[in-house]
Amino acid sequence: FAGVNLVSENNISSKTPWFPRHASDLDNCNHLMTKYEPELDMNHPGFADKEYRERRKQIAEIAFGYKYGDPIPSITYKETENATWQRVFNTVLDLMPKHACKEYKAAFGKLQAADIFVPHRIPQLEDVSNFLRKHTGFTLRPAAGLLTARDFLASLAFRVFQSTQYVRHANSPFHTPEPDCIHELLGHIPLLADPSFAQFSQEIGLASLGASDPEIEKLSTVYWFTVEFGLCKENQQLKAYGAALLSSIGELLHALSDKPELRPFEPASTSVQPYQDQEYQPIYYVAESFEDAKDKFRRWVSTMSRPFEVRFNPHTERVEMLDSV
Ligand code: TIH
Ligand code: FE2
Repeated sequence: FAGVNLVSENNISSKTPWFPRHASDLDNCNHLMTKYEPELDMNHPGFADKEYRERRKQIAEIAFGYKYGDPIPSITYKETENATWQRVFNTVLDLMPKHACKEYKAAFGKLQAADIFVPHRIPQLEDVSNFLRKHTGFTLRPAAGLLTARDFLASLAFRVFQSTQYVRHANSPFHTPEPDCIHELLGHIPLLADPSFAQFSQEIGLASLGASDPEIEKLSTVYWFTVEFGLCKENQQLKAYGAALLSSIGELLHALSDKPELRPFEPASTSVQPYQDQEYQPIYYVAESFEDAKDKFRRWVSTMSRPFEVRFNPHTERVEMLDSV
């Protein structure tokens, strides 16, 4: 290709942080954040519930033992866990027609048609992963809990989404400050089956590979205000596309009420907006569309400092590095 040279290993600066080069390297990208855990946080509804904490440990073991290429072990969910899913699922069914963006609704319909999204049982990650693979090439890996931003974003570069497998405590079905499989499934999965959105997600991931710590912080802030908490416009109306809104009825209604402040999505300013992750957000960012968000994101990423560009080769599942011109 004219003007594009593969970067040889020797030319990567020793200052560049390590990053995965092949999808199998994601076996090393599972560092956890210790935050809001049932074992550690008195405010967690599972803190005083020994059985819940045991269950969390059991399910975390699956993620710790998981290696690239393994099928994702299925979980026999308990009656109480399926009941929590059903409560959230039914409220999403109620609110989605009016408040979710059209891409979410379309993919949700496909997941129902494939018998993956049904009210009475929690979908298995392996089935969901196979579904996504067919639509956008995304696949899932089980994660034991909240990962560091660097590890989580890196996996997106390979179209891999690291997903928790445990269920929120039955006492807090409509909002929890930590990810759980109800959040991953009802929040993230439908849009990961949308080609334009999948592309956007992968581009955030690619931009993160080898980035400096301050750049990772900015990228994860953009991720936070788009993929997690994003609003968008549809025929002059405000719709939700953020996963943390679509999996939490409490926060969805808050976001669309007149309480929070709404600002236009602009990567340069959005990426430096401080946020907290324990309560509902006071500020949300509104995108014109996924295409517009992607355009803005690309222009902004090109101002970052990394001395090489990366591209993902889907045939080898490898990331190739190119001299930036
Ligand atoms: N607040 C979300 C929910 O209740 O479904 C879960 C989270 C998303 C992002 C961070 S925590
Ligand atoms: Fe999430």
